[in-house]
Amino acid sequence: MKRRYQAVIFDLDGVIVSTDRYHFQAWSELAEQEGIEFNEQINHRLRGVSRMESLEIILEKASRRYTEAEKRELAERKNEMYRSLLAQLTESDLLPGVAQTLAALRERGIKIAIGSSSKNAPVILERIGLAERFDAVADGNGIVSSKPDPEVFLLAASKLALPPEACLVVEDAEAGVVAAKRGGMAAAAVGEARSCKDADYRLESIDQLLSIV
Ligand code: B16
Ligand code: MG
Repeated sequence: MKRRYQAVIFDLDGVIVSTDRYHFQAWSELAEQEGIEFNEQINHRLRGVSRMESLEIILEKASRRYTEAEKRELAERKNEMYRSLLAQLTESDLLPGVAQTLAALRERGIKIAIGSSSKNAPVILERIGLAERFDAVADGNGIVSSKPDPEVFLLAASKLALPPEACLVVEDAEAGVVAAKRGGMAAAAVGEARSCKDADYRLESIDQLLSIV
């Protein structure tokens, strides 16, 4: 039987592991240090977008302009806080159903990959015990343009040696769903991304993937 999809490309933050709460904590701390308003609503816009683009969104509420050098320092400061929070990460931070779903996909001969905007993806995968688990990893270190640009997913597909239409992307961010569709892939949405009109599938839980592929 020819399967509809030959690979599933997983977003990392918010799909495989709940690092999104650490991003929120680190950005909140930075915003407080700088006296800039920051809340859940603003945080929603940071999902899936790069560190520097996230900073630009946060600075929309700043009462003064920041120089490029200052922006680089702010981004580094946030990343240091984020990295120290990542030190707490363990295999128990895998989101519910992830380990079983990855194993079941593997059993069916479906390739699995990561497509993440994060430059910290390698350290995160190491900490949660999944560093050797994927057939391909595409992350923020290998791309120029982050989601909603499709580059990271196209890179994952090319590392898998598969055409985009053979891949199903799983995303928790609207920017990621848009990126998948622009790249010619199907998109399954979890969490906040389920309200995105471009999603092909909306999952209540990650194991529902097994009834799609
Ligand atoms: P870093 P994903 C994204 O990861 C996060 O959702 C986003 O909030 C973050 O700004 C981006 O990675 C860059 O992360 O600062 O670690 O390079 O959802 O694409 O796995
Ligand atoms: Mg995400």
